[in-house]
Amino acid sequence: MIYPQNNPFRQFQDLSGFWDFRLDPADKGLSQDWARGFPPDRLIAVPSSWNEQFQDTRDYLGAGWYQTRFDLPWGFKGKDLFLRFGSANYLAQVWLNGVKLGEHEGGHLPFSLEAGSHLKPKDNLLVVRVEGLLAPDRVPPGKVPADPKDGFNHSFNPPASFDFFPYCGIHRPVLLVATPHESIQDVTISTEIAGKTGRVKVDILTGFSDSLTARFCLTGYGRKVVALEKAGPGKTKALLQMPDAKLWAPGTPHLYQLKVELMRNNEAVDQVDLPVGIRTIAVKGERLLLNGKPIRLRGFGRHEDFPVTGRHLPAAVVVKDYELMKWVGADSFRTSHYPYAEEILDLADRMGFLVIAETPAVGLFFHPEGLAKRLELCRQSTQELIQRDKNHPSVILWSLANEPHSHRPAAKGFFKNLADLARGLDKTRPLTLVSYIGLKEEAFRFLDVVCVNRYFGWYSEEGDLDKACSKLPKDLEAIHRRFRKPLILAEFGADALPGHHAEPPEMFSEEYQAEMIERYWRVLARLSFVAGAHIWNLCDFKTAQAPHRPGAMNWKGVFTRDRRPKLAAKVLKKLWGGNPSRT
Ligand code: BDP
Repeated sequence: MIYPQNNPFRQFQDLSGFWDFRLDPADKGLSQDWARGFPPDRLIAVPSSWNEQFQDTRDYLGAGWYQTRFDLPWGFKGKDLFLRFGSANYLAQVWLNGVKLGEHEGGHLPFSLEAGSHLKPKDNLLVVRVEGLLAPDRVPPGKVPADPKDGFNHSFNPPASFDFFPYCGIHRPVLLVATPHESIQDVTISTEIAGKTGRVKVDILTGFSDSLTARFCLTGYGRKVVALEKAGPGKTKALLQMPDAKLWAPGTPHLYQLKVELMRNNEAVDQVDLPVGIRTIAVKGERLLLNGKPIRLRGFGRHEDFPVTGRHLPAAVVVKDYELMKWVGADSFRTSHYPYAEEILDLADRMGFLVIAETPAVGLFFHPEGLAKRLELCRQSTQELIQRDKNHPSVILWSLANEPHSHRPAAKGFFKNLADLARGLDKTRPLTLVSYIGLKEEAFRFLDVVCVNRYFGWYSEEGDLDKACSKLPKDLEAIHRRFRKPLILAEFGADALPGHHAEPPEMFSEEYQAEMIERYWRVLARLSFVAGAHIWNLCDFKTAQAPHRPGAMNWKGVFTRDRRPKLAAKVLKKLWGGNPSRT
């Protein structure tokens, strides 16, 4: 579904707010027909994670029931109507006025359910059951059977097999969406540069049987290019050639406005507006090229994580995070370890950040138990992610997974399957996955960019930055010799407890984190095949409880969880030439 918009033909209403809520630890809601309405025991804020809002729900991952009532807004009648969830973790089932509309598995991607035939003008009852249990046949998997060969421990409580808190709930807005019956169902934009001309290719999809006219209009920077095409049913293509195109890039995030109108007898029946950044992204030999020029990313791995709201990032925090990244001089980030909210990507387009967009496939293991289902879920999320984010100029790379345990024989074929799927859906962006195995990661033979995570000086060479910094270039050079592709150091870093100091620096002190970052950076500067590096992490973030996570926190943030700088932030600002300019 095209991201909901308000214009003369399309409307949406945000249903976010205070909803009724009830925990269902005995899982009796389904058999007791709570789908038709249930006696609530509390109110909850939508969107947000339930784990942070109440004293008794921190570790609760079982079923939680939500309900709200709403009237059909003026002007929605007669339109095609949908309920669109930005995301709900992990499994959501939705009923409207007692009728099941559908369900969705997977925590970080939107889903839309057709609602029109079940909506009344007044007092509609929307009930949602969300359940976030951890299980080996889910993605990301949890409660993974222990195997020392996998090189990770299982001591987290709750039993996540990933290093962030398994927040549950309705995490992004719930929208009631109205679109016209004769509508544009999908828009796909891709851009090329030919000399000074920006070539903007637009594909639209229409579902009705008649042939109408589609009007494509691209405007910006004092220019306007228009194309008229016969439209539908099915796909319609247009090519818009923008002379003297202003290209999109960090620092100069030029955006044009595309308006697509569907016309019947010269009268518009639908309209979709989208920003367009004219840019190319390509891999050539060992280089990653943006608009034909080599780039070297500098930025962060991150999390959607904040006190009280959990996995929902309030708008003010989204702005603050961009401000902090600009302040230190970052130009990029990875949506580790799952797709981020669409609003975050909208801002990346506008503020000129480069994004590695990652699927929720973190902590993948390859024991036979549940493997076929995990592959199916990875295919689903890859497809949903590309469909959702394909038009963002900021997105330059798809990451198919983070740190899969892919040295196992059963992993053979798994990532080829996903890569073929991704390439079929988007031929314009390179593919990667983020590996801890590095040299032995067979998937790098057919992926375009090599991304590795390295924790020398932390999980090995503990407390010894001399050893770490002598191992780092040897390791990266060996990986590079094997694959001869652009290499991104997607994670490196050290935990630093805010306010903990040590001279000479030692682990967990602000000084040790700052020195590690500075010394890694100097090593990387000498390696010409390095196409970028991301520090782990922008901010401290919540994890499940474990002996190596004091206070159930990962302290590798360069900023604290409430966004205050540690020593490393100041060091980075100097290293990256922190840029206070705002867009
Ligand atoms: C990396 C993981 C990341 C962890 C990090 C750490 O990709 O999710 O948070 O280690 O341990 O291996 O800090």
